[in-house]
Amino acid sequence: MFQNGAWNRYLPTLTIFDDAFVDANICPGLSVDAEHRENLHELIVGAQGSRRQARNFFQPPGRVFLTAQAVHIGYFDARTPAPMADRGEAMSIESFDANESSVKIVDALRRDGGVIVRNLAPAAQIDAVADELGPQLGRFAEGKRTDFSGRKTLRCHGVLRYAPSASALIAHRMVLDVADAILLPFCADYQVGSMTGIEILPGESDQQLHRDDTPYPMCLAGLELQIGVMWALTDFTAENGATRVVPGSHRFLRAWHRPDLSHVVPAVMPKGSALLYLGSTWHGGGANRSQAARTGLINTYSLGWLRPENNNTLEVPPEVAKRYDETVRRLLGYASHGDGQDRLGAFHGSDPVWVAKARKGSDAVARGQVPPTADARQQSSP
Ligand SMILES: O=C(O)CCC(=O)C(=O)O
Repeated sequence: MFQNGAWNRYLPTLTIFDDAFVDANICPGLSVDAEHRENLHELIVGAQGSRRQARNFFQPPGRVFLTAQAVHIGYFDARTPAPMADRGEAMSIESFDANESSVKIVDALRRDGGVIVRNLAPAAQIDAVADELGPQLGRFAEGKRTDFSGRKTLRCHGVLRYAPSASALIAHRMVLDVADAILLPFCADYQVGSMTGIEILPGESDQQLHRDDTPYPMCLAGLELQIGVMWALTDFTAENGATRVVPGSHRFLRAWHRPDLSHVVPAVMPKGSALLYLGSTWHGGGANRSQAARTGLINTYSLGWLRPENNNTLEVPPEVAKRYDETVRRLLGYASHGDGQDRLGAFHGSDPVWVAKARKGSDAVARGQVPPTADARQQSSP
C-alpha cells in the first residue's frame, strides 16, 4: 500500500503494472495521458528509460518515480521527502556470518543496497593478499591523487598483476553466487570492472559519497549494472575509515533525486569480512581518525556487455593471466560474452589464455535477448 509518501513494505515480486495499479498507486489524482503512460511503461520495463522520457513523465515537477532491482517500485514527493526511517526504509546494513546462505545475503543486498558478510576469508589468506599488495600500494603516484581518490590514500589498480593471492577473493564462491543472482538475469556473464587495493592513511578525510555505476550514462529501471565487494584486509572501524554506506540509497534514480546522504553508516567489520554493495548504492571511504592505516581490496563486477571500468586484459596481460584458472580468466575478460546470437568480444585466434567455452547455463532466451524460436523473422513472414 502507498501511504504518507511511501510504500508500506518491500515488494520483492512486483513486476507487472497495469493501468489500474498505476492510477491507484503511482499517479493518484494526476491525469495521465497516453504519452505519459507510454513513458511510464518504458521506464518500468526498461525499454528505454532515458532521462528525457522520464522528465516528460514526471509532471508536475517534484513528483519522482523510482525503482530498483526490477522488483521494487515506489514513488515519493521529491520536494518533501520523508526521513528514511519514517518511510520504513533501511537505516543500517545487515551483517551475516560467513556460513549464511547466499539467498539471504542477496535478499538483504537487494533490500538495503549493501550487506556485510563477516569473516568470509581466513586470516592467512587475507595476510597473503596484504603482503603481496603492500609494496604495490602507492603505485598511484602522489601527483595523480585527487580530492576524490584521497590525498592521504594509497591505491593499487589491477591487483591480479601483483597479488596472485587476491584471486581467491575475486573468485570467492559466495561473491560469485551473489553476483550470479544480481547480474545474470541481465547478461550471459559478468566481468570484473576494477580491482583496487585502497589504504586510507591516518589523517585522511571522508571521501565524497558516490555511486559506482555513474560511468554508464543510463538509468534503466530495474537494471543493476554492477556490484562491488570491499574486502577488509585490516579491521574496519568507524574511527579508521570503514567504508560509509547510505542504506536504501539504491532505490533512487540518480538523475531525478538524491537520497538523504546524511543517513550514512560505517561498514564496521573485522579483517577478512566483505561488504557487498550494489553499483547504485551511495557510499564512500571514511575519514581515518585513528593512528593506523585501514587497508581494503575493492572489486567490482559489471554486466558482461558493458565496457568494464578498467581495461583488464592490459592491466593483467595474457602472460600473467595465463597463471589463473578459467573462472578468473573469464572474469578478466579472456572470454566472449554469451554465445551464438548474443556473443560479444569474440576472439578468432587461439591462445592458451583464452577461455573458449561459453559459460555453462548461459541462456539468452531466458533473458529475452533472442527470440524463443530459432528464426522468429522467418516465422512472422507470410
Ligand atoms: O575506500 C573505501 O572505503 C571506498 C572507496 C571507494 O568507494 C572509491 O574509491 O570509489
